[in-house]
Amino acid sequence: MELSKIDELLDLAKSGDRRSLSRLITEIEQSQDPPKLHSESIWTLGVTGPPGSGKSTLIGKLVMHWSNLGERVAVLALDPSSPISGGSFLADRIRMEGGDIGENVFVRSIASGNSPGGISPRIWPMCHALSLCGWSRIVIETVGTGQSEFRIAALADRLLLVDGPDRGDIIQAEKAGILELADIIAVNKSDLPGSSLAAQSIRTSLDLTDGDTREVLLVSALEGSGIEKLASAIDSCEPNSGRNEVIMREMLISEWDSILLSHPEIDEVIRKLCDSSITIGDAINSLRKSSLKGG
Ligand SMILES: Nc1nc2c(ncn2[C@@H]2O[C@H](COP(=O)(O)OP(=O)(O)O)[C@@H](O)[C@H]2O)c(=O)[nH]1
Ligand SMILES: [Mg+2]
Repeated sequence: MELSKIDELLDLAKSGDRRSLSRLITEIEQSQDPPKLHSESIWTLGVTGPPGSGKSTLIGKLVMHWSNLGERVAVLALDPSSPISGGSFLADRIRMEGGDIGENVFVRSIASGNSPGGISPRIWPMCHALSLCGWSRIVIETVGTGQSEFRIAALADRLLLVDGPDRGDIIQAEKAGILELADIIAVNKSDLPGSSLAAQSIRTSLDLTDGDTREVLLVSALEGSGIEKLASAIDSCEPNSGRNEVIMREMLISEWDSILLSHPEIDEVIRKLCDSSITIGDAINSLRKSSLKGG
Protein backbone atom coordinates (compact mmCIF):
# COMPACT_ATOMS: atom_id res chain seq x y z
CA MET A 1 0.00 0.00 0.00
CA GLU A 2 2.64 2.42 1.16
CA LEU A 3 5.02 1.23 -1.51
CA SER A 4 2.60 1.79 -4.35
CA LYS A 5 2.07 5.37 -3.18
CA ILE A 6 5.82 5.86 -3.25
CA ASP A 7 6.00 4.31 -6.75
CA GLU A 8 3.25 6.59 -7.96
CA LEU A 9 4.94 9.70 -6.54
CA LEU A 10 8.26 8.58 -7.95
CA ASP A 11 6.78 8.32 -11.45
CA LEU A 12 5.31 11.81 -11.21
CA ALA A 13 8.51 13.22 -9.72
CA LYS A 14 10.56 11.64 -12.52
CA SER A 15 8.46 13.49 -15.05
CA GLY A 16 9.50 16.74 -13.37
CA ASP A 17 6.64 17.42 -10.99
CA ARG A 18 8.29 19.12 -8.01
CA ARG A 19 5.28 18.88 -5.73
CA SER A 20 5.32 15.13 -6.13
CA LEU A 21 9.03 15.14 -5.42
CA SER A 22 8.43 17.04 -2.18
CA ARG A 23 5.67 14.65 -1.21
CA LEU A 24 7.86 11.69 -2.09
CA ILE A 25 10.59 12.93 0.25
CA THR A 26 7.98 13.41 3.00
CA GLU A 27 6.65 9.88 2.45
CA ILE A 28 10.13 8.44 2.79
CA GLU A 29 10.79 10.63 5.83
CA GLN A 30 7.71 9.33 7.61
CA SER A 31 7.61 5.74 6.43
CA GLN A 32 7.88 2.96 8.98
CA ASP A 33 9.85 0.87 6.56
CA PRO A 34 11.98 2.98 4.20
CA PRO A 35 11.65 1.83 0.58
CA LYS A 36 14.57 0.22 -1.20
CA LEU A 37 15.33 2.51 -4.10
CA HIS A 38 18.42 2.28 -6.21
CA SER A 39 20.02 4.57 -8.75
CA GLU A 40 23.21 3.47 -10.51
CA SER A 41 24.32 7.00 -11.25
CA ILE A 42 23.94 8.46 -7.77
CA TRP A 43 26.36 11.27 -6.81
CA THR A 44 26.38 12.46 -3.21
CA LEU A 45 28.44 14.88 -1.19
CA GLY A 46 28.19 15.05 2.60
CA VAL A 47 29.05 18.42 4.11
CA THR A 48 29.78 18.59 7.79
CA GLY A 49 31.53 20.88 10.23
CA PRO A 50 30.76 22.88 13.34
CA PRO A 51 27.74 25.20 13.47
CA GLY A 52 28.62 28.63 12.16
CA SER A 53 31.62 27.50 10.10
CA GLY A 54 29.76 28.57 6.97
CA LYS A 55 28.48 25.27 5.55
CA SER A 56 25.19 26.69 4.29
CA THR A 57 26.86 29.74 2.78
CA LEU A 58 29.46 27.58 1.09
CA ILE A 59 26.87 25.11 -0.18
CA GLY A 60 24.99 28.10 -1.61
CA LYS A 61 28.09 29.02 -3.63
CA LEU A 62 28.68 25.46 -4.79
CA VAL A 63 25.03 25.13 -5.80
CA MET A 64 25.30 28.29 -7.90
CA HIS A 65 28.55 27.08 -9.42
CA TRP A 66 27.06 23.75 -10.48
CA SER A 67 23.70 25.05 -11.56
CA ASN A 68 25.41 27.65 -13.75
CA LEU A 69 27.10 24.74 -15.47
CA GLY A 70 23.67 23.28 -16.16
CA GLU A 71 23.69 20.66 -13.45
CA ARG A 72 20.65 19.85 -11.35
CA VAL A 73 21.56 20.20 -7.69
CA ALA A 74 19.54 18.95 -4.74
CA VAL A 75 20.35 19.84 -1.14
CA LEU A 76 19.07 18.01 1.91
CA ALA A 77 19.68 20.14 4.98
CA LEU A 78 19.65 18.28 8.27
CA ASP A 79 19.54 20.69 11.12
CA PRO A 80 18.25 19.14 14.31
CA SER A 81 18.22 22.48 16.13
CA SER A 82 16.03 24.32 13.66
CA PRO A 83 14.75 21.88 11.08
CA ILE A 84 12.51 24.35 9.34
CA SER A 85 14.65 27.45 9.31
CA GLY A 86 17.66 25.34 8.36
CA GLY A 87 16.36 24.71 4.89
CA SER A 88 14.72 28.03 4.31
CA PHE A 89 17.86 29.76 5.52
CA LEU A 90 19.82 27.88 2.92
CA ALA A 91 17.25 28.75 0.29
CA ASP A 92 17.57 32.42 1.29
CA ARG A 93 21.32 32.23 1.01
CA ILE A 94 21.09 30.85 -2.50
CA ARG A 95 18.71 33.63 -3.44
CA MET A 96 21.12 36.13 -1.91
CA GLU A 97 23.83 34.83 -4.18
CA GLY A 98 21.81 36.35 -6.98
CA GLY A 99 20.49 33.02 -8.02
CA ASP A 100 16.98 31.82 -7.71
CA ILE A 101 15.73 28.51 -6.56
CA GLY A 102 14.92 27.73 -10.14
CA GLU A 103 14.37 24.58 -12.13
CA ASN A 104 17.85 23.28 -11.45
CA VAL A 105 17.93 23.63 -7.68
CA PHE A 106 15.98 21.70 -5.09
CA VAL A 107 16.47 22.50 -1.39
CA ARG A 108 14.77 20.58 1.33
CA SER A 109 15.23 20.64 5.09
CA ILE A 110 14.77 17.40 6.93
CA ALA A 111 13.48 17.32 10.48
CA SER A 112 15.11 14.36 12.13
CA GLY A 113 12.41 14.33 14.80
CA ASN A 114 9.72 13.48 12.26
CA SER A 115 11.05 10.07 11.44
CA PRO A 116 10.28 6.90 13.30
CA GLY A 117 13.58 5.34 14.31
CA GLY A 118 15.71 8.31 13.35
CA ILE A 119 16.56 9.84 10.02
CA SER A 120 19.73 7.90 9.13
CA PRO A 121 18.17 4.91 7.39
CA ARG A 122 15.89 7.24 5.41
CA ILE A 123 18.49 9.57 4.00
CA TRP A 124 19.81 6.96 1.63
CA PRO A 125 16.47 6.16 -0.05
CA MET A 126 15.85 9.93 -0.29
CA CYS A 127 19.15 10.40 -2.11
CA HIS A 128 18.41 7.51 -4.46
CA ALA A 129 14.95 8.91 -5.16
CA LEU A 130 16.48 12.29 -6.04
CA SER A 131 19.04 10.64 -8.28
CA LEU A 132 16.35 8.59 -10.04
CA CYS A 133 14.56 11.88 -10.69
CA GLY A 134 17.59 13.28 -12.48
CA TRP A 135 19.31 15.31 -9.77
CA SER A 136 22.94 14.94 -10.74
CA ARG A 137 24.44 16.41 -7.57
CA ILE A 138 23.01 15.64 -4.16
CA VAL A 139 24.42 17.55 -1.21
CA ILE A 140 23.64 16.61 2.40
CA GLU A 141 24.35 19.27 5.01
CA THR A 142 24.67 18.09 8.60
CA VAL A 143 25.70 19.87 11.73
CA GLY A 144 28.92 18.21 12.72
CA THR A 145 28.31 18.24 16.42
CA GLY A 146 26.99 14.86 17.43
CA GLN A 147 28.14 11.45 16.33
CA SER A 148 24.79 10.66 14.75
CA GLU A 149 24.82 13.73 12.49
CA PHE A 150 28.33 13.01 11.52
CA ARG A 151 27.40 9.41 10.71
CA ILE A 152 24.86 10.60 8.17
CA ALA A 153 27.42 12.72 6.37
CA ALA A 154 29.89 9.85 6.40
CA LEU A 155 27.47 7.77 4.34
CA ALA A 156 27.83 10.03 1.32
CA ASP A 157 30.21 9.05 -1.47
CA ARG A 158 32.49 11.92 -0.58
CA LEU A 159 32.76 14.01 2.53
CA LEU A 160 33.63 17.69 2.78
CA LEU A 161 34.61 19.06 6.16
CA VAL A 162 34.12 22.81 6.58
CA ASP A 163 36.00 24.47 9.39
CA GLY A 164 36.30 28.06 10.43
CA PRO A 165 39.47 29.84 11.51
CA ASP A 166 38.76 28.93 15.10
CA ARG A 167 41.25 26.43 16.43
CA GLY A 168 38.64 24.99 18.81
CA ASP A 169 36.53 23.85 15.85
CA ILE A 170 39.41 21.90 14.42
CA ILE A 171 40.12 20.17 17.69
CA GLN A 172 36.43 19.20 17.85
CA ALA A 173 36.58 17.72 14.36
CA GLU A 174 39.73 15.80 15.22
CA LYS A 175 38.14 14.41 18.35
CA ALA A 176 35.01 13.27 16.55
CA GLY A 177 37.13 11.48 13.95
CA ILE A 178 35.77 13.67 11.17
CA LEU A 179 39.17 14.89 10.09
CA GLU A 180 40.19 11.30 9.51
CA LEU A 181 37.16 10.57 7.33
CA ALA A 182 36.89 13.76 5.31
CA ASP A 183 37.92 13.53 1.65
CA ILE A 184 38.19 17.27 1.26
CA ILE A 185 38.89 19.79 3.98
CA ALA A 186 37.96 23.43 3.49
CA VAL A 187 38.93 26.15 5.90
CA ASN A 188 36.29 28.78 5.31
CA LYS A 189 36.37 32.51 6.12
CA SER A 190 39.77 33.06 4.51
CA ASP A 191 38.81 36.74 4.58
CA LEU A 192 39.29 36.66 8.35
CA PRO A 193 42.60 36.61 10.19
CA GLY A 194 43.69 33.26 11.54
CA SER A 195 42.43 31.15 8.66
CA SER A 196 45.85 30.50 7.09
CA LEU A 197 47.14 29.48 10.46
CA ALA A 198 44.15 27.17 10.95
CA ALA A 199 44.75 25.56 7.54
CA GLN A 200 48.41 25.13 8.40
CA SER A 201 47.59 23.48 11.68
CA ILE A 202 45.30 20.97 9.93
CA ARG A 203 48.03 20.23 7.36
CA THR A 204 50.45 19.60 10.20
CA SER A 205 48.11 17.17 11.84
CA LEU A 206 47.54 15.36 8.51
CA ASP A 207 51.28 15.18 7.93
CA LEU A 208 51.59 13.05 11.01
CA THR A 209 49.86 10.31 9.01
CA ASP A 210 52.16 8.90 6.34
CA GLY A 211 51.07 9.27 2.77
CA ASP A 212 48.14 11.52 3.56
CA THR A 213 47.89 13.68 0.47
CA ARG A 214 44.56 15.33 1.11
CA GLU A 215 44.35 18.98 0.28
CA VAL A 216 43.37 21.58 2.80
CA LEU A 217 41.75 24.40 0.86
CA LEU A 218 41.25 27.97 1.97
CA VAL A 219 37.95 29.42 0.85
CA SER A 220 35.76 32.39 1.57
CA ALA A 221 32.13 31.57 1.02
CA LEU A 222 31.28 35.19 1.75
CA GLU A 223 33.56 36.62 -0.93
CA GLY A 224 33.26 33.64 -3.25
CA SER A 225 36.98 33.01 -3.38
CA GLY A 226 38.39 29.52 -3.81
CA ILE A 227 35.04 28.07 -4.91
CA GLU A 228 36.15 26.83 -8.34
CA LYS A 229 39.20 25.20 -6.84
CA LEU A 230 37.05 23.58 -4.21
CA ALA A 231 34.59 22.31 -6.83
CA SER A 232 37.40 20.75 -8.82
CA ALA A 233 38.91 19.20 -5.68
CA ILE A 234 35.50 17.68 -4.97
CA ASP A 235 35.40 16.20 -8.47
CA SER A 236 38.88 14.81 -8.36
CA CYS A 237 39.03 13.56 -4.80
CA GLU A 238 40.39 10.09 -4.36
CA PRO A 239 38.11 7.89 -2.34
CA ASN A 240 39.68 7.45 1.07
CA SER A 241 40.68 3.79 1.20
CA GLY A 242 40.24 3.48 4.93
CA ARG A 243 36.71 4.72 4.64
CA ASN A 244 34.79 1.71 3.44
CA GLU A 245 35.19 -0.12 6.70
CA VAL A 246 34.21 2.97 8.63
CA ILE A 247 31.19 3.52 6.40
CA MET A 248 30.03 -0.07 6.84
CA ARG A 249 30.51 0.24 10.58
CA GLU A 250 28.56 3.51 10.66
CA MET A 251 25.77 2.01 8.54
CA LEU A 252 25.51 -0.97 10.85
CA ILE A 253 25.42 1.25 13.93
CA SER A 254 22.79 3.54 12.47
CA GLU A 255 20.59 0.61 11.38
CA TRP A 256 21.04 -0.91 14.81
CA ASP A 257 20.06 2.38 16.47
CA SER A 258 17.05 2.59 14.26
CA ILE A 259 15.89 -0.94 15.16
CA LEU A 260 16.31 -0.09 18.83
CA LEU A 261 14.56 3.29 18.63
CA SER A 262 11.60 1.89 16.73
CA HIS A 263 11.18 -1.05 19.13
CA PRO A 264 7.55 -1.09 20.29
CA GLU A 265 8.53 -1.59 23.93
CA ILE A 266 11.28 1.01 24.18
CA ASP A 267 9.17 3.61 26.04
CA GLU A 268 8.05 1.09 28.58
CA VAL A 269 11.60 -0.16 29.11
CA ILE A 270 12.84 3.42 29.63
CA ARG A 271 10.06 4.01 32.16
CA LYS A 272 11.11 0.93 34.10
CA LEU A 273 14.73 2.09 33.99
CA CYS A 274 13.65 5.46 35.41
CA ASP A 275 11.86 3.94 38.38
CA SER A 276 14.80 1.55 38.89
CA SER A 277 12.62 -1.54 38.58
CA ILE A 278 15.08 -2.99 36.03
CA THR A 279 18.78 -2.59 35.23
CA ILE A 280 20.32 -1.68 31.87
CA GLY A 281 21.26 -5.34 31.49
CA ASP A 282 17.62 -6.39 32.09
CA ALA A 283 16.47 -3.77 29.59
CA ILE A 284 18.78 -5.08 26.88
CA ASN A 285 17.77 -8.66 27.54
CA SER A 286 14.09 -7.91 27.44
CA LEU A 287 14.37 -5.85 24.23
CA ARG A 288 16.41 -8.58 22.60
CA LYS A 289 13.97 -11.30 23.60
CA SER A 290 10.90 -9.45 22.39
CA SER A 291 12.54 -8.37 19.13
CA LEU A 292 13.41 -12.03 18.46
CA LYS A 293 9.82 -13.02 19.16
CA GLY A 294 8.54 -10.32 16.84
CA GLY A 295 10.80 -11.67 14.08
N1 LIG B 1 33.67 36.44 7.27
C1 LIG B 1 33.03 35.39 6.76
N2 LIG B 1 31.85 35.01 7.26
C2 LIG B 1 31.22 33.94 6.70
C3 LIG B 1 31.78 33.21 5.62
N3 LIG B 1 30.95 32.19 5.31
C4 LIG B 1 29.90 32.29 6.15
N4 LIG B 1 30.06 33.34 6.99
C5 LIG B 1 29.15 33.78 8.05
O1 LIG B 1 29.15 32.83 9.10
C6 LIG B 1 27.85 32.71 9.67
C7 LIG B 1 27.39 31.26 9.67
O2 LIG B 1 27.23 30.84 8.33
P1 LIG B 1 26.36 29.57 7.94
O3 LIG B 1 26.53 29.36 6.49
O4 LIG B 1 24.99 29.69 8.47
O5 LIG B 1 27.12 28.43 8.78
P2 LIG B 1 26.67 26.92 9.10
O6 LIG B 1 26.06 26.93 10.46
O7 LIG B 1 27.95 26.15 9.09
O8 LIG B 1 25.73 26.47 8.03
C8 LIG B 1 26.95 33.63 8.87
O9 LIG B 1 26.81 34.82 9.56
C9 LIG B 1 27.71 33.83 7.58
O10 LIG B 1 27.43 35.05 6.96
C10 LIG B 1 33.05 33.67 5.10
O11 LIG B 1 33.62 33.11 4.15
N5 LIG B 1 33.62 34.74 5.72
MG1 LIG C 1 23.82 25.58 8.05
